[in-house]
Amino acid sequence: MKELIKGAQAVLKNNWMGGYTRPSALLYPHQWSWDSAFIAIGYSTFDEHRAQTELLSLFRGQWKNGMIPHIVYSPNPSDAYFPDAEFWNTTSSKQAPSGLQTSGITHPPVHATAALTIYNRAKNRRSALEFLKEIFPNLLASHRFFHTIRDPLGEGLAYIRHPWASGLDNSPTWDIPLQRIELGDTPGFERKDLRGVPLEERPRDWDYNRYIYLVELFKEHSYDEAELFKSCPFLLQDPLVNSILVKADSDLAGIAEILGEDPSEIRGWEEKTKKAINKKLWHRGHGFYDAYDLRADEMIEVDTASGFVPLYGGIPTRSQARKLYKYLDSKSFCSIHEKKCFSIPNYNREGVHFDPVNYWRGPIWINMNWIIMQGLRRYDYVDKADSVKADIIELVRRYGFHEYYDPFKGRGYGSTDFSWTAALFLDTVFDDEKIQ
Ligand code: 9WN
Repeated sequence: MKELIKGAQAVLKNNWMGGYTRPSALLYPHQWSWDSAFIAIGYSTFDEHRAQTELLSLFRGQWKNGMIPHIVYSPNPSDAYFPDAEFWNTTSSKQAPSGLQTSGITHPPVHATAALTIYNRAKNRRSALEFLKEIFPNLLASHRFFHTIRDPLGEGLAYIRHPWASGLDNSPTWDIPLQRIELGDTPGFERKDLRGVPLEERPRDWDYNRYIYLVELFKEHSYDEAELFKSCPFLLQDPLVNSILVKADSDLAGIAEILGEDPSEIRGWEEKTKKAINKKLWHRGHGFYDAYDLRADEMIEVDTASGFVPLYGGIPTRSQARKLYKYLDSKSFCSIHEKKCFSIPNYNREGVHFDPVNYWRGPIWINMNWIIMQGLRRYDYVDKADSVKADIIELVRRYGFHEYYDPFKGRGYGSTDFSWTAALFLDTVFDDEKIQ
């Protein structure tokens, strides 16, 4: 175990770019939003100063309306990633920050959870408190953005307007809304991801064409949120983003209490979103949480691991949790008793588009396992949580710190030395191992 821990720490150290940590050398040279939160949690196990720096550097890219962009671009020009900063042209928005370049969409808001974890683990209590004081107003603004600007009808659910904003880019859930897009004259572009990773592990050109179509639309409207709420063909309320927001609200309220600030507005957001998830995203007949397609005004009944994430936010009632558990621990998502299958594949194994090799369409992702594992503990499904934990450790031990893994063969795909795999591995073994 000691060697594995050293290996995980080395992955983070090697991906450190002087002010932030890249997700991986092979594919992702810039700073990604939810990656940074996971990475900061990993650093909190052995380098609290670096953990704080990681989060604070991300917030330098925060927009004036509170949005944390999903990518903050490195100031060093790099030819390694498409789309580059120029392609987004976010300077056309009055909301974009000056002095550095970012994308123009969000990512799941894990940051308050990361900030509280850093504080709780810190040995230097004074500097940890200073860190919380510094970051609190930015965290608050980012939550207010989701709860107000991204919820213009006051339903208690934040919308996303791009598949990349979900973090689960080519999840089969997005196939249906993306099919609605008529491409027209979208400009040509060159994907860079296929230089390092085979197409069978990555999204199709079909998806990329639609990703780029949406960015072109954002540029046309200078990233004006009110305009895009009216015109964007991809407008979704996702259980993953909203449940992560609920958990982060609860942690943000905890931060407010530590700082002697009034947490009541934040608690109000948390409660409202919890209720709304149960009201609008819970499919009664099916006993599962689905995304809601605001354009078609209907649920998207596609069963991905995102439907289990409400457990992490403490959202389901006991009886809802029982239904989720029964499904999670079945053949569809690999049960505890099945020896030939690691848990948790990101999509129902029996689903029509299931593919154990392709990105978010079947493989296991360590961040999803880590999130759902905590949800299982919250509802006292201890054996299953322990088995997910054992699989996280076993996958890393046998196959290394990959971006994602085959649920049957175990072997890893995408990038090697992937930062959040290393970071969340460190967090997973922290309490057992007393990492220094
Ligand atoms: C687009 C960095 C990011 C992750 C996402 C993952 C992938 C980017 C891409 O990599 O997305 O944002 O180019 O494929 O899907 O979750 O944050 O690791």
